[in-house]
Amino acid sequence: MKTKISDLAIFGGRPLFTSTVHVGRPNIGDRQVFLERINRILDNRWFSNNGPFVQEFENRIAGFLGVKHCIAMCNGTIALEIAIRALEMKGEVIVPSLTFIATAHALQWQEITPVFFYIEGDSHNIDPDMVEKMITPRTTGIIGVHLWGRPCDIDSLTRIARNHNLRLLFDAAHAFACSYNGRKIGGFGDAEILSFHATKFMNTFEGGAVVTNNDELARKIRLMKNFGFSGYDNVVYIGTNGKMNEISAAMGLTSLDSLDDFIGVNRRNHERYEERLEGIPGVELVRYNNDQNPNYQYVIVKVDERKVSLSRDRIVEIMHAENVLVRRYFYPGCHAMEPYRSYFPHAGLLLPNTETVLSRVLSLPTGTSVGYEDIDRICDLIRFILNNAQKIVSRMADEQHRN
Ligand code: T4K
Repeated sequence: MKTKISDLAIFGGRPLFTSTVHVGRPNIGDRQVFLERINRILDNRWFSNNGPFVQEFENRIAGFLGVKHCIAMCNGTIALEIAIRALEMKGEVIVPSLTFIATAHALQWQEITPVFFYIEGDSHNIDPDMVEKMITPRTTGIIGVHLWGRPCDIDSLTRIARNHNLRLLFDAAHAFACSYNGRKIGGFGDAEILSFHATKFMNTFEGGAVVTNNDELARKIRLMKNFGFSGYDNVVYIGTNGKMNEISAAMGLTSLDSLDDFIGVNRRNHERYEERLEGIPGVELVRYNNDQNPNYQYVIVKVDERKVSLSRDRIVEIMHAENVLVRRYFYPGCHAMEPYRSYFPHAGLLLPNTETVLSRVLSLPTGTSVGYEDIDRICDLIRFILNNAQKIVSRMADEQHRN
């Protein structure tokens, strides 16, 4: 462990970890079972286009979430794009800026303007009153995001969408297996989308899905993800290629077999972080509500620069040098990335809470590849950095001056 600031890797010390520790290391279920499934795919010679594993995967997801339809896709972004198109969103759609860029891009890709809305205090989630104020005659829909797997205010958004006759889609990329007031996320709004990207706790290498209880919407989305084909030689709709392949579905089924284990590990890791970060001034863990069955896949801390005299970005720099690849999800916010920052250069002025959150959050490594020992070392490192913040800042300034 570090005992003096010259031990820090940014000042020439040996990095804390000899190999990099990542935020998004994939979870792997039972390797043997997965390999057996792969052998069956090879024996079947059925690799894509609604194969048996994809069908089984869709049925298991729909059953688990208690929704009528699950349409598996090649990734969460395509799931968003297809759902947006199938819902006939156009003009303007209200969406948070505090999300992964895919949420906004899926709209802009179809020349729909994302209108970024406020978040409430530092809740990281929407302020329903503000959503209502942003509705214009061009607004056709709202996309709510269950950031970090914490459900957004679904009741308020449902009420607003109903009152203003708007489409309502939820980006549930982070929220697989989580609940909202006793019901699994997945069946709310017109539809919800899921991501099973490698970095998600439940992965299919790359993958995603649209889940919905709307029969007509599901039928349309199924056509759209397969070029609009309805049987051989008959295209009835404009479509694209959004299909999930069999290997991804086999990985998904294997991940589902271990779902409880993955959530258990995430929960225990989260508790360990909570314990070990306790009492470090200026560092606060974003908590989950256990009543909503969180999947605990993100460990997010907020750093309050006013209390620690070291910026979040400096901390990231120091930790990266130690081979701890913490992330600043989702800095600097969609509104501050292209093309949105050129389209709406002053959007940040309207999103003060979003900007504050984005300047403070830090995502820490978790998942099955991260053990208690790693967590303890990471937390000790954070404690060391913050206890020595003043000295570190002075030395960094000296070194900068010398160079
Ligand atoms: N909506 C929301 C709210 C989302 O968060 C996302 C995706 C989407 C929609 C879209 O869903 P997809 O189309 O992706 O299915 C990652 C993921 O690529 C992205 O899926 C995810 N959200 C986002 C939160 O994180 P990056 O740019 O951070 O990825 P990258 O390559 O920097 O990887 C993160 C860390 O994980 C690195 O330290 C490396 C490590 N890693 C990554 C991969 C892929 C591994 O150790 N092994 C791996 O296989 O976006």
